[in-house]
Order: sequence, then structure tokens, then C-alpha cells
Amino acid sequence: SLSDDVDPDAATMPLPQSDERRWSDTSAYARKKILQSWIQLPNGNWELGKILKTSGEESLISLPEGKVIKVVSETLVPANPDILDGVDDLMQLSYLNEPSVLYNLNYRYNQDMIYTKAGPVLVAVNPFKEVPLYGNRYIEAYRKKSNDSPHVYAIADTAIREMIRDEVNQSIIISGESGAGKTETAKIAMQYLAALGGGSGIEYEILKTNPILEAFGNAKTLRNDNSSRFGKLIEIHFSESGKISGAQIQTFLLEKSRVVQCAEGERSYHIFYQLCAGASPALREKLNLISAHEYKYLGQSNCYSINGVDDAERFHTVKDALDIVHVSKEDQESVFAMLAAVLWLGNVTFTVIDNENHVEPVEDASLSTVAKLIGCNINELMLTLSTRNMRVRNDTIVQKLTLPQAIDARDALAKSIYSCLFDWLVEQINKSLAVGKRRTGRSISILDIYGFESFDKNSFEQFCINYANERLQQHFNRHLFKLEQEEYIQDGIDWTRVDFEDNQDCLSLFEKKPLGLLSLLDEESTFPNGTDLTLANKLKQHLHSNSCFKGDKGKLFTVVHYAGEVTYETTGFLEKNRDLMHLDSIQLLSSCSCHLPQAFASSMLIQSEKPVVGPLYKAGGADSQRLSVGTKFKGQLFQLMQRLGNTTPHFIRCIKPNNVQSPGLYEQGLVLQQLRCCGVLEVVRISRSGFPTRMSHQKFSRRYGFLLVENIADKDPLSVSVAILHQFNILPEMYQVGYTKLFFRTGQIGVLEDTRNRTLHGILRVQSSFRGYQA
Ligand code: AOV
Ligand code: MG
Repeated sequence: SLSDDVDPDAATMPLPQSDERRWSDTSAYARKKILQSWIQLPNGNWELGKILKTSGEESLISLPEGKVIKVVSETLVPANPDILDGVDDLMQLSYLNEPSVLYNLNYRYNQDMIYTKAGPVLVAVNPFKEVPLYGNRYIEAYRKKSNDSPHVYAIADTAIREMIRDEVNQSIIISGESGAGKTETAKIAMQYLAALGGGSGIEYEILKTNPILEAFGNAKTLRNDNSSRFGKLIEIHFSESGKISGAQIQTFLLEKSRVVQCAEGERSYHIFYQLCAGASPALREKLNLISAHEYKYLGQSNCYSINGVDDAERFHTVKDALDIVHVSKEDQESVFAMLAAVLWLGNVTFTVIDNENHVEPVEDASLSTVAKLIGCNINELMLTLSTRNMRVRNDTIVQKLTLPQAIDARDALAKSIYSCLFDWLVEQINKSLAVGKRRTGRSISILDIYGFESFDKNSFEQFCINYANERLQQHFNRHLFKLEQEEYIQDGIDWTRVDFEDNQDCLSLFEKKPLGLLSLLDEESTFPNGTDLTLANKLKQHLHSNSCFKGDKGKLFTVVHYAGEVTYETTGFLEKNRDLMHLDSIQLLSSCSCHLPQAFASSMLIQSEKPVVGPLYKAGGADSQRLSVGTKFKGQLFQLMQRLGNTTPHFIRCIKPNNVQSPGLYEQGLVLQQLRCCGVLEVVRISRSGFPTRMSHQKFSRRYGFLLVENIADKDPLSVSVAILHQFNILPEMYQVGYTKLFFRTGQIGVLEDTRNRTLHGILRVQSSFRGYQA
């Protein structure tokens, strides 16, 4: 039922029956003289076989090892002729089916050609090793257009050109699972923009934001040794002459919980280990630093180092980068003091002081170091960690904390110091990169967020990360499928719809009010008696009939995401969504003698969205006007989508070829699953069968009308256009005439442009030789 301009038999092809054959063009083999076919082995992988004989129901196939097997002809999937091996755009494949695409990407991957076009989308397969594709020589080649193989550089180049030509802001939107290569790809794109738009020196600063943000916002996870734990949009501004004039970075929802807790085999943020390994003896002494494994926050996951990474060396890289973005030495030292304070907070312990299990912090070196590093009174620190001021009617009463409450208070303080520090750094960077007066409004934004994640245990963080990925997926769908096809239909052209996996249902599951995941979570977060279990029950009660939701036992529930099912455990959801910061802690920070804690305290108070509990508010419940983490994140994502909606997007899809971060290992099943869920093959199909070039009747008749032999003086643009098409024998299947526009298949307009150029050239030559004759 899919239209397909390459295979004339497409319309008569039987509908694919199973998922595996969603794209298989199983046409009549004997009739079409197809020589090779893909055979699916019992392990799911595909192998290329020669068709020896087909007779109706069954076919004889010879496999590479010389084995001959008999298969049901229906199951054959046509393979492309060898001449198409490794084509650099999947659009060029005669047979567009899953095994052919898998094979093509694999063929290229084996030769370090990790980039392949899928129509308008660039597919990048992570090499997990250095590949010789980058640097000045390559940048130069793409700039001069002497290299036209698919590359991030080519995408960045197109973005710059289109920004200048159309005067429209551009975006480079990078997506893919965790560990697929988004962050590396974003850096490669930045490298190209910096090389072409450089000159003022600001480009150097822009590149140096990467090591800083990665140190503070990336960590080793089970999926990726350098996993981004925040989302990032960097908007690079250009002057009229195409030179970089500044940049602005926006970050999204940093994973705070990692500061105090991370899973076995994972690490906290890189900067902690870098500081412990790389600090000079003087700094060590000043911060009272000990080694990483002596800090409880870092010790709990039993993982201190990353293969091939020298944390001490990275520390120096980060310090140099901080210099370059104008963070003063003094501020840098304050930053390191905050990091040390967070680490030492984790080592603060408590003792029980009465028979009601109330506790107070042990007065040891950990506690006094924290007080010294943030510059507060040690007694006030002790009180903040062991008591809570509460307003009951008109009195303020002091409540003593039990051990779990005190640990929560301590960890909350550590998390907020860290996340404020992160925001503060981004603010400093933005000040340094500020666009200034030379702003033209032209920009290229690069989006690099945390990729889709599915672990054995998934919590609130994965919930938010995967929700963000759903949003991004919809942007991709809208742009490449929905809007494209709507334009065809609106203009009344003959078009058979290409189906795509719309993820609106899953997004609605998150966003619907009042019965969506986020609303229900918010509601339960405001109930004083809400627990992780009551939340799980509430979700199951209201959402059990939603096709994207599955209730599981206890605190578990499953969401059917575009990229697969993920089972979440509600443990900690309410607390993380509320993200309460006790006023006592904010007051403690504002009383500090160091300037960073003071700045953090005021930013926490100013940020009206920040829920605060304390004497001003009722105990246990957050002020209802303050936004929860989930709702705030949703708002940020909406804004992001709006901003991206005003740009011309360029999409890059990163693919992770294996789960062990190894070079040279290409797992068919894993790659296929990623290609399927992000709709890469549908994109190719739509581009191939679609009409990507379009021009209004007016513009077309103006541009090519002079080529006509007949007189067109009093004709309307539509008639002129049709006359042009006829005169140049453009085949009817190569174009469509819409109400307002003409639509062309790929490459068609080129023929006309050539004629136009030749004719114009001829006219000019005649003119100049005429002038020459006169002279
Ligand atoms: P991600 O950004 O997509 O994951 P990264 O960009 O961090 O993934 O890539 C993971 C690792 O793959 C990198 O640390 C490199 O070792 C390797 N890699 C990726 N692209 C390339 C390349 N072009 N050349 C060489 N090595 C590469 V996450 O942030 O976890 O979603 O949240
Ligand atoms: Mg990343």
C-alpha cells in the first residue's frame, strides 16, 4: 500500500505480515529475476543467499558456506545488486527493506564510514574508536565541497548556508539512545561551526564549555562511560558576515540524585573524581581533601575510575577551560570548595540522643570541614541537620529529626549545593559568551539531551529523561512525516499516505490533565499522606485502560515508549518531584560568609518555582503555587519545542551498534531496534516516494518562462508552468501540480536549472562576443 517510485511492482506487493517484514518488498521473484535474497537465521540475524530456483511456494537458496536450503518463497526478502553495496544514501537502494538497510550500514561501518544519509536525516553509527574523519583537512574539504560524503560537517555546512541564504535560524537536533554518540556528534558540529565562523576568538571559548559542562554534568553509567545527566541547547549566534558573535547555553533538569547516590558500577559526576585525583597539594590542604574512595558519596557504587581516562589530567583541562571562559582563580577555588563541602557532607554521621530516636550530627572532622568550606557556624550547621523549624498555628516550634529525616536533610543540602553550583557555572559561562551588541538574531542551535534510558531499575530520572525523548521524537515525526504529508494533501496532489508511528498517545499519557502521569504525580505529591505505593495505586486506578500504560505489581508500572517498554518503580518519585528545600537550609546558606552559598540561597529564594518548606509554610506540604519538578520540566520542554519550531531543523540520528561500547561490533538486532523505533526507514520511503522540491506557480513561471518557444504574454502562471513542463518533457510521474505549487521528485529541478543556466550562459556569451566585436 506504500507508493514507491523505484519498484513498479510495489503496488501489487503482498502486505508484510510480521513486524520483521514491515518494510520488505516481497515481490514475485521469478518474474523479477532477483538473484539474491535475505534469509533470516534462527538467531534473528539476516544472511545473504543466492536464489537457485523458485517454483511457486518454495525456493532453493545457497548460503555463503555452501549450504543449500529450502525456504517458503513468501519469506524471501530481496537483496540489492552488489553495485549498490555501501551507497551513501539509503534512498538509492532499489529494495528498501530492513536487512538491506542493516547490511548497507554495516558495510559502511566496517570501512569506518560511520555516516550515511537516510534521505534528509543523517545516520551516525558510533565507532567506539577514533576514526580518521575529522580535523582541519576534512573541515576544509567540506567547506570547499570537495568532499560530499555524508558527515556531521556537511550538516553543519548546510545549516550555515541556509541560515545566510534564507535568513532563518537553524537547529541541529541530535537524538539516539544513551551512549549512541549524541554528545560527541554535537561537539563535532560545534567544531565545524567554530572553524567556519571563527575569527573573533569567542569560538574558542565556546568549544571550551564542553569539557566544563561534561565534568560537572556527565557521569559514568552502565550505558555510557560519559553519559550526559542534563539536557543542553547551545544557541550559537552569527553576525551578518557569518562570523560567530556569541552563544547562549540553556540546560535542562540535571540529575541531582546522583550526587548522593548511584548504582553499583556507576559513578557520580566526573568533577568529583577529577578534583580528588588532580588537586595540587596546596588545594588539597585547603579543602582538607582525601582520596575518592574515602568519601561515602563516591564509595557506595564501588567504581572510581574509567578505562582510558586520567581524572587528574582532566582536572587540569577543566581548570584551563574555566580560565578561558573567564571564571576567576578565586571563583574557581570557591567552586572546588563547594565540591569538597558536598563530599564532606556525605561523611557526616549522626548519633541517637534520646529514646525517641532523635539524632544529632557527630562533631567530627567531616562536620567541621563542611562548616569551614561553606563558611558557616558549626552549631548552626548542626541545628540545620538535626532539627526543623515549623509553624503550627501562630507558634514556631522546633522539631527534632529522626535518623532517616536527618539523612534526608543532609542529602538535600548536598544536592542543592551541587545543582546550584551547576546553574551558577552555566550562568558564568553565558556571561562570558554573551552576544553583546552585534546580535543579528541569526543563530544555529545544537540540541544534545540525555538519550532514552532503560535499566533494570528505572526511577524518576529515567521517567523524565524518557519523557523528554518522547517530545523530541514527536518533533522529528511532525517535521518529517506529518507536516510533509499535510502539505501534499492541502495542495490537493495525488498522494498515498505513508504511515508512521505517531507517539501522541504516549505523550498524552504523560501530559493529559487531570488524568495523566504528570498531573496524577503532582496531585499525589501535594497529599501529606501520599506515599510511593499510593502513587502507584493511583496511577493504576486511573490509567489502566490507557494503551501506553501497564500496571505491574506493587510500586511498578510500565510505559510503552516509542523506543520500547520501560518499567518504572515509584520509589522516591514523590520526594524527587516535590524537591523540597527546607527553609532552614536556605537560611543556613544565606548566613554563610562565602559568596557562593549566599548566591545559592538567594537564587533558591528568588526562583519562585522552588518549593520551600519551613516556618512560612505548612509542615510537609509545599506551597501549591510552586511548581513541581515534573511540571516545570514539562514547561521547559514546551518552550524548547516552540523555539525549535521557529528554526529549520537538521536531524542527526545516532545509533549504538553494541551495548558493550566496543569498536567493530555490529549487532544487527540492536541496530534494527533503533532504526525501527526512530522511523528511519519510513523517512527514506517518504523522501523517495515524495516530492521534496516545490515551487509556487508564480515563481516557476517567472524563473523558467523565458525558455518557452510559444508566446506566453497573456497566460496565467499555472498555464505557463504546465507549458514549461511539457516543452521539457518532464515525465508525468516526476512531478505533481498542486493548487498553489508544483511538486518535484528529487533531482528533477536540476534538469531545468541546467537548461536555464546553459541558455543564460549562451545569452551572455552572445552579448559579450557582440561587445567584443564592437570594440
Ligand atoms: P550520548 O551522548 O549519545 O549518550 P556519547 O556522545 O557520550 O553518547 O558517546 C559515547 C561514547 O561513544 C563516547 O564517549 C565515545 O567513546 C564514543 N563515540 C561516540 N561518537 C564517536 C565518534 N564520532 N568517534 C569516536 N568515538 C565516538 V547519553 O549522554 O548517555 O544519552 O545520556
Ligand atoms: Mg550525551
